[in-house]
Amino acid sequence: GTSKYFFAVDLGATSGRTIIGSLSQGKLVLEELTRFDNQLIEANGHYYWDILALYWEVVKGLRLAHARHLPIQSIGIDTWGCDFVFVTPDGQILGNPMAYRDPHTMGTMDTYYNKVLPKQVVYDKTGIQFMNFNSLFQLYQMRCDGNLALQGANKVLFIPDALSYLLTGKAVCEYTVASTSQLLNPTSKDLDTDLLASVGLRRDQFGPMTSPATRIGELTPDVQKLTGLGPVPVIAVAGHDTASAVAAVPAKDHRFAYLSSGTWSLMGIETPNAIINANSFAKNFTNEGGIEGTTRFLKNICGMWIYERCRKEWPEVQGLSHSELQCEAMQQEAFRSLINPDDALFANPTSMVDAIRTYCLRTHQPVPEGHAAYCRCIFDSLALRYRQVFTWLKEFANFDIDVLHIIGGGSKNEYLDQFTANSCGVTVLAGPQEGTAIGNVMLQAKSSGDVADVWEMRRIIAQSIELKRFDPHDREAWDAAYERYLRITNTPMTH
Ligand code: LFR
Repeated sequence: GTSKYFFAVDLGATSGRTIIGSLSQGKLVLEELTRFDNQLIEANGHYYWDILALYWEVVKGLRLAHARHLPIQSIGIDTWGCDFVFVTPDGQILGNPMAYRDPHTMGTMDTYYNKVLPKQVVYDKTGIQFMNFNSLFQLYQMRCDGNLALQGANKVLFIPDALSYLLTGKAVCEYTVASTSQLLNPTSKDLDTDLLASVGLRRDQFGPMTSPATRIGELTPDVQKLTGLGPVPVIAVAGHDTASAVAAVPAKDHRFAYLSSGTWSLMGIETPNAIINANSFAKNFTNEGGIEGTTRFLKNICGMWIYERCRKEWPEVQGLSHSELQCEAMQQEAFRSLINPDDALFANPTSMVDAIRTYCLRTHQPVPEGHAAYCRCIFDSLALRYRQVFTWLKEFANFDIDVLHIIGGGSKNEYLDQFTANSCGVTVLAGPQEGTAIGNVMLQAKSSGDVADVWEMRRIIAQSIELKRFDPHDREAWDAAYERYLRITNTPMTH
């Protein structure tokens, strides 16, 4: 039959892209239309995203699709989670959204538990991991600071919903991205009114709860004029990028774990229900909303963030490709210096290279010499941290995990794929790299009736791309390194 074309917008914290996905004869084909930078913008002592610049990139991508005469079936948007936009009563966007890396919420969680609701109560209600930047704490901090945009907000829209709003004029609250806010109760599957009240908000200040693969509306006449397109529908996909990525894991059955590898590394399993108990609380695992009623039980691990930030600091590597730089790292001595990638030192330091040096000095380890040694330290340490989280994950899974699927841009790093297999002692299947965009396209295909459910999506994805397999090797060396990793990362910091 003839192919249908789906337009996916996939925004990450460091870059965004617009992609056309088409489906014909059981195969998926992707074509990147545009790629652009996204970045934290520092102004007035805070970090922001430029929401209108992002919207404009979407418009540019749509114009290009129109110029190419691609008959677009629908549009879907996925982005990172937790951040949000305020809308005035007359429908205007109220300022730029603050970015989750802004340090204004450092320390906010403790204040919140002491003054508002205890930590345990918040976890029991939401099942969401404690991260200082969850929307709950961002909103609470803004309220404490007398933020006037918050006070003037008629509506609060999460980032994918805000962009869909700019395209359609319709304000929704998409389920998967709403779940990252720590305002949502996974049992009632709606925003929790006590938590909302705790930050001075009402339920009607958010859009109606909307499941993935639901039509939001169509391009406004203004956007039609801007792009040349007709009244193309905009679909709520899995608005949270990680939910789109998990939907795109090319697994055969439910006995899999995933590692969605990008700026963050999200490691977890897909479960029918939220897992909220003393152990998940202690280990700070999260229960984010997945598609078709599933739960994404996972943990955030610092991903390519440290590597990406270091890379920007080394003038001498600017001409090197990722694979060249990674290849250089492999010439270095293994396990020489180990860091805990999730240490607060690495959250948003002025210099990432300095932060690693500081960590090594504090833990009485040699400081890496040269960029390749730094990279080796980062990759070794990530693989060891993956093992720690994977070990915990096995405590929660009520099935044997047969395989670890690594998806996302980070899965391109085949050394790290192999290290992960070695470290975790599990078979790794790597790919697709464009997991989030593929999940986005597939949820649009579901909305248009071209695929029935997530398992059909996964079959099509598995048929359309080639997965790379990595079996575990060098187990003794990795066991020994893991012992050292645990000792080093448990060492109380001297300050
Ligand atoms: C990944 C991601 C993570 C979320 C973090 C901040 O892009 O969406 O899932 O924890 O960004 O929103």
